[in-house]
Amino acid sequence: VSSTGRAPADVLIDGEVIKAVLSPGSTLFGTDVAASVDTVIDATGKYVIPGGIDAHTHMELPFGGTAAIDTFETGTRAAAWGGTTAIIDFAVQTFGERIEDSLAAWHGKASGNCAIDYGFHQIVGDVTPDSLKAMAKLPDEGITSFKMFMAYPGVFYSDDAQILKAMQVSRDTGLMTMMHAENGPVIDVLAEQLVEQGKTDPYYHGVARAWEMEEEATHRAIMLAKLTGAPLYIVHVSAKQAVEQIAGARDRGQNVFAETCPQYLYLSLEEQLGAQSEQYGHFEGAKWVCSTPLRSREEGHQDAMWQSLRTNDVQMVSTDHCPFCMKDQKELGLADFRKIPNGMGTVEHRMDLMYQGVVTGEITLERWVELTSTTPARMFGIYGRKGVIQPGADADIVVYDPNGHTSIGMPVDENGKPTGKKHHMNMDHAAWEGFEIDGHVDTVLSRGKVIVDNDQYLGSKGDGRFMKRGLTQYLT
Ligand code: DUC
Ligand code: ZN
Ligand code: ZN
Repeated sequence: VSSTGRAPADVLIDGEVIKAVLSPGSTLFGTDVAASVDTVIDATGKYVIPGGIDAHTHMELPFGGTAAIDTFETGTRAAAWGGTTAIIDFAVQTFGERIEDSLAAWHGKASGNCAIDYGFHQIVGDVTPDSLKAMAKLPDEGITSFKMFMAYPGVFYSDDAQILKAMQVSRDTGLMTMMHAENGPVIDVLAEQLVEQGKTDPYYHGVARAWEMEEEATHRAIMLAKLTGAPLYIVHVSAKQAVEQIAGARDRGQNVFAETCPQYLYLSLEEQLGAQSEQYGHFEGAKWVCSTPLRSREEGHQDAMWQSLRTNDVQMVSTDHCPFCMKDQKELGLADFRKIPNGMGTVEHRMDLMYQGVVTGEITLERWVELTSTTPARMFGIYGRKGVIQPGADADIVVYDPNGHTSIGMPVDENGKPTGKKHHMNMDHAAWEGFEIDGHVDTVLSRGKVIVDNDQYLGSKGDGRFMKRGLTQYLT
């Protein structure tokens, strides 16, 4: 299955790369192909797709006095289990830090630890003349995109003047500007006022982060990009009004792109309000505290997000994988939702969750491949090597069984004891507990090596290499 069609085929792999895509029963130099190779993986009745590419993950991200609980080792292994064969994570420049040093630090965390290939975007957290110069040199390092935050004042936040300067570098270099588009200063005031009224439950995280402030920031980012001529990619879009802003800009011919995440397609603010457990009571909703937040189903955001994937107003799906345990991490916000570290762990489930959208008829099989692999590759400059099954491409391949089944979660026995992990991420809970998928990741190849086969992990730490990326292929 590719982003443009499906056909029965044999895929011939030599070492790390795809050699040929052949009609079934083809001969090679007069011999039957199947008879002349070392190994045959029988994918009869299953889909053979290019491995998933998750272009938005945060392994080991420092946040709110703690750090995302997946390391590059555990997070990329979990990704592999779920049929994702490449991630693009974020190197984080904090205030006062040099970009070069932050990038070196992130190479240090990832190098030799990853199960699958990985790249980096650069988070720019301190716009100085030195930073702007360093940004312009990032393409030489294989880093062709940077992210800024209109949210989180005092942490990752950049103001409009700083964003403008960075976007000018983006225009001049072709670096993609990625934007966390929420009006942080306003959100922080709303959050403070809610807490003063005693509204401290996780649910109020979503109340404070009103969709109006996502729409507003999305609009502002689009206008700044228009003014400067920078290409713009809005991360984790969750509000239907933000989609309208993006669609409008695209209709006017602007280079504006967007991703959404499975949580904004499947989960809602109402479900977060209703979340409850014996151990945590209403604080159970903390497992779904992420930013942008879950949106109201009554207001129609989830339907609008699925729709945006069909219309191509939103072009791809990433996870914003940023996992925290309930114990000792999410718990930091027991008395005040503002102290709950923001993020959910999804890197293992993205391919399955999006495949379920094929089963329910929200998207086509080809669109599934496009949203999760082909477009991420083109958007972030790795297409040809990744995101496609064709001669010369890396043999990053997933065999997906549409007749298989995947139960997501961490089920407990009749005594309430966990029966064993059902996922491979490091969190102590399953944010996707209870999701049932009518499909299953059977076999995963990373550059020709079988790393997952029939619920067995065969890879090893260090299989994954750093990917130097080219510029986005979406510029006009
Ligand atoms: N949103 C999250 O949910 N986590 C990390 C940072 C972000 O923007
Ligand atoms: Zn973000
Ligand atoms: Zn993020």
